[in-house]
Amino acid sequence: DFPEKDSAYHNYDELTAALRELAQNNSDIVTMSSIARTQEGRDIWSIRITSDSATAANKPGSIFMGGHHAREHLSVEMPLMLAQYLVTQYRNGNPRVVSLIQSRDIHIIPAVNPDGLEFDIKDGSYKMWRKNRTRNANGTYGVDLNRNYGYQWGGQGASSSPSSDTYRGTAPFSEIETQAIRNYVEANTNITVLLSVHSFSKLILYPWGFTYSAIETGADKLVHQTMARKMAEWNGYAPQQSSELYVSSGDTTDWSYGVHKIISFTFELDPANNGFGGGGFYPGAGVIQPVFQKNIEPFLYLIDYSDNPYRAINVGI
Ligand code: 0X9
Ligand code: ZN
Repeated sequence: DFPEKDSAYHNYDELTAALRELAQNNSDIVTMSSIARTQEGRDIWSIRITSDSATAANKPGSIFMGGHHAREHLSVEMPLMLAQYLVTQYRNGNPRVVSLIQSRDIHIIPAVNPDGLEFDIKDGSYKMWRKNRTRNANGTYGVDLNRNYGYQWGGQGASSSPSSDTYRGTAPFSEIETQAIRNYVEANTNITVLLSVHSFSKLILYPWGFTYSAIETGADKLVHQTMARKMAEWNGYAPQQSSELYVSSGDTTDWSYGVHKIISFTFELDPANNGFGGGGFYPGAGVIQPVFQKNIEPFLYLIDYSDNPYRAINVGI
């Protein structure tokens, strides 16, 4: 489990319980489902928030994901807190949130990699684990799920070596976890906006990651840039193309934008990358609330603009 000082973070069972409670107490607007079962037998949970779920497929959809990387525990808390916040504010009659839950279809998958998450906190001390827990052919463990998506898979910035922390896997979508996200996104064709939450470095990233070239379609490039800059005004993160951080292939957002033209972002949460080293993955429980607070506006903005992200560049119309 988490070290005592970090017990505010959710381990897998606590996450499951929190999501169950949310779904059971709010069955009019929350649906919880398992989108896959991992190698070690854990469910990957999805929470869908919308009123009148019968018509949900006709509403503009957005998807929020965390926990691709095992040690990035803060990235699990943010989507969980978003789900809890939306429901609480709806119950309190916050007009903005009521309107969003009525008019939008919101998908939240807080922990894409529950096997990795649990391995990282095994025995009460952090393991600095990144990948999932697939047993590779050479006996090593783990595929980097953010190198396993099927767009430009196998290119630069991903390793073919199973022992590497950025191992791409044996094939595009070789992993249960990435297959689950692919199938889920492809089943929910109303999704127009995607956010994959990671940590750390205080960045707002958008495609491409596999190349230094910018998105070819002028409007799509401008939408990503404009939305990233807008969100940066709220959370103070640096907006940039993913490859400016470094070139890497097979990440979530290159696939979701490249294949499905979903407007897609990666957030790298706090802290900034200035001397924390690996400690930046374990910033302590004290950052959970403030980091969520500064990201509420960006999250609501993404949900709002899922009706037509191109609105972001037609501000005068
Ligand atoms: O390397 C990653 O997968 C992400 N950073 S992390 O420290 N959370 O591992 C960044 C992915 C952004 N995409 C590219 N740079 N291609
Ligand atoms: Zn990450």
